[in-house]
Parts: sequence; structure tokens; C-alpha cells
Amino acid sequence: MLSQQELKQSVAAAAVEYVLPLLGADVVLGVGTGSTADLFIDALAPHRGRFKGAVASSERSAARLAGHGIEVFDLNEVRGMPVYVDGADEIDAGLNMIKGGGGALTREKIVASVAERFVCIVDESKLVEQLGAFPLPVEVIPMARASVARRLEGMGGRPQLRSGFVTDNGCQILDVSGLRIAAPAAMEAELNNVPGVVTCGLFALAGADVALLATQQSVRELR
Ligand code: ABF
Repeated sequence: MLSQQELKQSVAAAAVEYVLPLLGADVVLGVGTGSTADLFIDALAPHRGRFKGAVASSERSAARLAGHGIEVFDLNEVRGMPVYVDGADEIDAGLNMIKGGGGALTREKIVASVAERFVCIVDESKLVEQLGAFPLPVEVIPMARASVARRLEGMGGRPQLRSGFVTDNGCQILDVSGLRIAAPAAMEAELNNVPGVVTCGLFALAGADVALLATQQSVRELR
């Protein structure tokens, strides 16, 4: 029986195999945030001579990449990336995701938006029928925290300020439980329009293109 850590390690290794053919001397990769992304960075490190560098979705990932001698680029220095590799808190069969448990959802969504292909790396515990059991992270401008919280309550949510946490962008996060997310893309569009919301953790208007899913038997590729 593989532990969750071993499952994460197997999907991180599978992700390296997936990206190897995409590498080249002028290639910059997009790299996500979280414990599975950390394992991907560690597994990618031995191949650092085969690509130019990476754009990180958080200071945490930037530090880990640099620690392995992988050059980290500011997104403004990069015109495009063949692939963005990142974890998720939940993913459904349509490759819609809830992300942001690690607090990096804004930069994750930005870097993913520049990459040609989003490869989500998850262990089987993340695959769900319908998104929403995991509280939805919503990054907010601090002065709008209460007004956004009231709007979320009006949608049936129970927002909770992530206390003592400031994002890489100097903002705060409301973790919202109790939302019925039957139409992820519609809810993402609605939340995007609430004044004061920087990013919501729904990745549905632009979900993953491929998911690598670690199970006890193998790593499956979902499209
Ligand atoms: C990241 O991956 C975050 O959006 C998410 O919170 C995190 C969860 O993944 P893991 O379980 O690998 O830490 O992209």
C-alpha cells in the first residue's frame, strides 16, 4: 500500500517524464506550488542542464528551484512556456480544480495562463465528483475583506479569514466552505466580478489540460 507521500512522489516522477520531451536550451517551464510541486521540483533538478529555467508561482517554489541551481525568471522576462506543472486541492472529471490551499492561487492562475499546457499532478485523494468539499480559497484586497465576505455569505458560503496569512501579493485569503459548486466556471466568473476579489481558487474557465493521477496501481493520465 503506497502512502500519500509515495503517491505524490510517483506522480512527480511521472511529470518529469512527461515534460522531458518538451525541454530545450531555450525552454522555460512554469512551476506550481505545494507539496506535490515541491517533489516535482526535486525530481526535475537532475535535468536542469536540459532547459533554460523556470517561472515560479510563489516565493516558496522560487526558493526551492534556486536551491537546486535552476534559474528562476520573472514572468515579465518570458514570452511563453510549453507547460505549467502544478498540484491542486481538488480536481473533477472535467479537469476543473480548486486550488489555493497553499495560498499561491493568484500567481498560479497567472503563470498557468501563459503556458501552452497545464499539467496537474495529484494523488488519487484529490479526484472528486463535484468540487467544494475543500473550502474555496478567495484572495481579497484587505480593505474589501468584509464586503467580499458578505457577498460570499449571500451565495451560501461560510467565509473564514485565513488568520495570520499574507499572500505573496500582500493580500488576504478567505476560505469559503458550504458553497454548492454545481457549475464551477459560472461561479468562477461570478466571483471574478466581485469588487475586491483578486483571484478565486476555482480553475474552471481555464482548467488543466492534462491530469496525472497517482493511484495504488499506476499513474493515470486524464484528459
Ligand atoms: C497548489 O497545490 C495549491 O493550489 C494547492 O493548495 C496545492 C495542494 O497541493 P499539495 O497537496 O500537493 O500540497 O497548486
